[in-house]
Amino acid sequence: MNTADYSLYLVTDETERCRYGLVETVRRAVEGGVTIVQYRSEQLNHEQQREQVLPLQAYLRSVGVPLIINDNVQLAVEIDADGIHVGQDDMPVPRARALIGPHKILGLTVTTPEQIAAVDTDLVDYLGCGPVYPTITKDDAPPPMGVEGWSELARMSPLPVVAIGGLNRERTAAIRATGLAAGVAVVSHICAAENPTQAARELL
Ligand code: TZP
Repeated sequence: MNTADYSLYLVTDETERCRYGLVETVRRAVEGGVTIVQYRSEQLNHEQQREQVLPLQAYLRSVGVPLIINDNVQLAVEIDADGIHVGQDDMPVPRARALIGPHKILGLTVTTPEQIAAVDTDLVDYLGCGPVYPTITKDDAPPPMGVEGWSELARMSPLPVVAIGGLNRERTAAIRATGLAAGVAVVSHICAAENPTQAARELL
């Protein structure tokens, strides 16, 4: 199993929704304590994603923060990213693991007990679970599960679980108070913040 510090997990928004552009927003957030970054774009094609992620990767390497690529396994392989995150409808886990190799981080989104029961712990390193609260960031997100619903799923998990969806300072505190979260993942709270450093810091 590959491990990482998931405690403050920044998932990037489309550049136009990153207040200071992609790299500068991430840089400010890392100053505030972000421990791992996932590059996520639903709008750009492969080449555009590649062009955008390379400077981000160069920066993250310089500060020793792992870079995870959302969904686009091919891109993760091409740029030798630190890992990949896939959803239930993305590339199947066995294939994603085969492509990235045994030493990269592989995260999987889960939203039901059945999905957790089906997780292959030899292939997956961590689970992303949410949305906990309503989110404006993911158009096709399922209904929010609330802290109670999230906790029930997290208790069933054989792997570290990261909470996601509508998290801000108070809600993150509620998630951390359960003692069940390996980390919290946020998009808009940090990417849209006037002060991404402070926005990150208040989630620790
Ligand atoms: N998966 C479930 S909710 C979500 C993703 C990618 C988006 C979370 O974004 P925000 O802005 O932190 O609610």
